[in-house]
Amino acid sequence: MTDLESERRAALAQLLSRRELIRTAVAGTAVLALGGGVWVLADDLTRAARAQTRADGRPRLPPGQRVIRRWKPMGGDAGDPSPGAFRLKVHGEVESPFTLDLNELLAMPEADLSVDVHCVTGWSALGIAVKGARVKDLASRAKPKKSARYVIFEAAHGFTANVPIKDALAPSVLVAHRLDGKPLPRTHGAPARIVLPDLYFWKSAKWVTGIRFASKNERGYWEQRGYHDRGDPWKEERYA
Ligand SMILES: Nc1nc2c(c(=O)[nH]1)N[C@H]1C(S)=C(S)[C@@H](COP(=O)(O)O)O[C@H]1N2
Ligand SMILES: [Mo]
Repeated sequence: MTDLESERRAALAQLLSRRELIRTAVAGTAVLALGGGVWVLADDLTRAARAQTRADGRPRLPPGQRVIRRWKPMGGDAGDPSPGAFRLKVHGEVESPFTLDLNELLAMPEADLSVDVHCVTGWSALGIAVKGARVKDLASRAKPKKSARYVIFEAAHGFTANVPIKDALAPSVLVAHRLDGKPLPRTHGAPARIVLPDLYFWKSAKWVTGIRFASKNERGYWEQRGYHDRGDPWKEERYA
């Protein structure tokens, strides 16, 4: 094996373990070496992901989705990214509402997850490293009342996203403050955002300011603009 080949293999192995691709699916993957960098074609990542199954038995890639190599910022009306200004209000139909500043959020038990996210526009980004507090742990502290059936994520400038309480309290749902080992970039919602990987990504409020428990459903920003009320990617619940 030449040095270049072994370098390519090492770089590929790194990329693949990061992307958690299985060996068999990768066997036929086209690899381009460009200017010393190694690129796996997005089409091949899509094909590889289609061959995979999640621990819960669902296919890794929901129908109608393509894999992109890098998670991209999708815009939105950015909030104040300064750590000192951050407040997260956990309130609504709960016994013990409270507000956290950023230090208090960072002091919460931390979950360190690798997640796949699925945008309704058709792209999926796989194996994203996110770190933060579980919404479930924040809820345990606030003690939702029996009447609480929905969670409304609140964000800067009045953005909201509604989800059934069961979806909000899944163990993979975070108030994330780190992405790929670094503080969350501003464009992705700094200093903290919701990451709810198993519904379409519009539910994952960036620049989050509140987690409000509600007895009744209240359609959020995108839900009022024609998007589906729940947004399950595996059922292709894209539009209302
Ligand atoms: N506050 C806020 N959060 C938001 C949005 C927004 O406009 N404002 N857009 C949503 C949509 S439509 C998507 S696809 C994701 C995009 O997240 P990203 O920019 O980190 O990729 O954020 C979601 N969260
Ligand atoms: Mo979106």
